[in-house]
Amino acid sequence: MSEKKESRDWYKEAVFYQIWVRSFCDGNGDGIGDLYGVYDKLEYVKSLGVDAIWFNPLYPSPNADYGYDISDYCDIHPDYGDLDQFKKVLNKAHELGMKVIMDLVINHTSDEHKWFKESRKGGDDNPYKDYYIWRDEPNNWDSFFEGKAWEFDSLRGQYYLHLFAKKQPDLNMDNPKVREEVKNILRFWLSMGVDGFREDVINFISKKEGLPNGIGFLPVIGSIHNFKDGPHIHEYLAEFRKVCDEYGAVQIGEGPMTTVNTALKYLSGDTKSMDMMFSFDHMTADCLFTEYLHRPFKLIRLKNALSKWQYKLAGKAWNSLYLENHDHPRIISRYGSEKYHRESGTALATAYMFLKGTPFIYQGQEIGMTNIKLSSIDQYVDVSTKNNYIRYHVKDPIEARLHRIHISSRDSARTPMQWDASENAGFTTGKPWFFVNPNYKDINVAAEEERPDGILNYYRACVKLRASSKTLLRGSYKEYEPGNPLIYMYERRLNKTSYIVICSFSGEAIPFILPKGFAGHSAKLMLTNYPRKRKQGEIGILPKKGLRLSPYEAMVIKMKRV
Ligand code: TEU
Ligand code: CA
Repeated sequence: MSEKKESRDWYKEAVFYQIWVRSFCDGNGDGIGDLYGVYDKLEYVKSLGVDAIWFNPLYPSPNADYGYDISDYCDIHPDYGDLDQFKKVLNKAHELGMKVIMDLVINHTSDEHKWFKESRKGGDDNPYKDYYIWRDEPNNWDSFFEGKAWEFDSLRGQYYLHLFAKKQPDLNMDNPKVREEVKNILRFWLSMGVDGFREDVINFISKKEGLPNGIGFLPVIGSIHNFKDGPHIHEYLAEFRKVCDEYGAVQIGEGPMTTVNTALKYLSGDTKSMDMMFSFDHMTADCLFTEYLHRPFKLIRLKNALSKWQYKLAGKAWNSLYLENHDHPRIISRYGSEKYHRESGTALATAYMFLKGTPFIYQGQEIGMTNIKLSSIDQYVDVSTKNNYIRYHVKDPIEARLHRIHISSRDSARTPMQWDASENAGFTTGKPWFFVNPNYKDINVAAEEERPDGILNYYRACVKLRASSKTLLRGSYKEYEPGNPLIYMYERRLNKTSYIVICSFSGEAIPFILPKGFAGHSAKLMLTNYPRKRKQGEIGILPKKGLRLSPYEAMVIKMKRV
């Protein structure tokens, strides 16, 4: 193993902060978040104790899917600044001791990318002719975002495939020239000094030969086996891995509908091409497949998903840990309680930050931002939100349809970051490009800075505690009481040292009898989200009678094990 390859291992001890720049901080007053704003807020990001930043796509884009429709891979969107400003951000992040990873979106481009504009022209000697997937007749696949997966192009006189929005034509990865383009993009950013990539829908880039029809009646799901983990996926990813190896760059693959077993192919053995995968299992504890198909939250589903990945990756691969990102509604509104805002926000942090793996914190999560409720569908901007509204449950009353949108929209993760209680939450001096959540007067960074027991400072404490302990970084994972519908309890253990994490997901006070092996033993309270009830740092005997847990009470205790 080369030295560079080993140096990539930094990610295992890191915590990442994810920035969706359009809504992070506006530096020039035009109402749109940008890299000037990011530059000014890097000290804040660093103050969380994090070690790395993941930027959602910063590239030029017509924004049909807010940056995931790229029209130029080697530049910065003028809304966000320019390459010089990006380099300033990159250098400052590095000076502050934070790595930077970029979003790599290579399943598709924008239809306004030069390659697609050229490809539309067709013609045998056109070098871009086969950059995309063109057919005379469409198959029966659905797209994720906008009806059928095929769109007729009148210029070329053929249909092109788009697994996502119409303005996101899928690249033809079977074309070696396209793969060369991808490698050039990797080199462009790596030679500038970025430290790795988060790779969008990476498990979709190789399609089954002949593009056979899908089966079944469920939209999208019935054709997914024709493009998920496709026939050449690991060959293509090996080519890209080679380039990343030259720079010791970290690769994190996003894999919708990834199962543990398929993820292991990306993460280990001969086919290893990714350092981590973003899985989705734990994001369906209150829905089926996607948040739009809501069902009541069940802690057991969440625990099952988390434990499955913890156990199955143990000793073989490394987990990524997240509860929020730009694709999901806010976690307190989903798995926690807006009523017990502080308590559930801190309990959720406790539940995932101490699992084995690398935690990601999404902007605003650390202050407990919640879902926004807009009064009409016209106020939403996300393509998938609008599509769900137009296509499904159309016969239901408007209120019911809007309710589905309130609880599922990706736009809830994309409202401006709430910095302080001033106008527009301190996000911009201009007119914000999107609605600010009206709760910003109470939920904002400045207010949280003043609350020693608040969510923000609790996140800082979690990051610090995790970094301070080899056991929490490297120790094994074991779940206790998997059948308990209200409490999540697990142990991280290395040699004789154990950390026990206990989180109540109940809005009522509840009793909890500790499992055998814990009651009667001496333990130290390392972290509590009820600091007025319990004393952090205190050593005591774990009571045989059990504990009385307050609503959403969470704690981390440390003990010796024999
Ligand atoms: O997400 C992939 C993905 O599966 C989700 O878009 C999911 O289908 C959606 O959230 C359901 O509402 C990635 C990006 O993270 C996302 O922002 C992009 O829109 C998508 O790919 C297409 O590039
Ligand atoms: Ca701006």
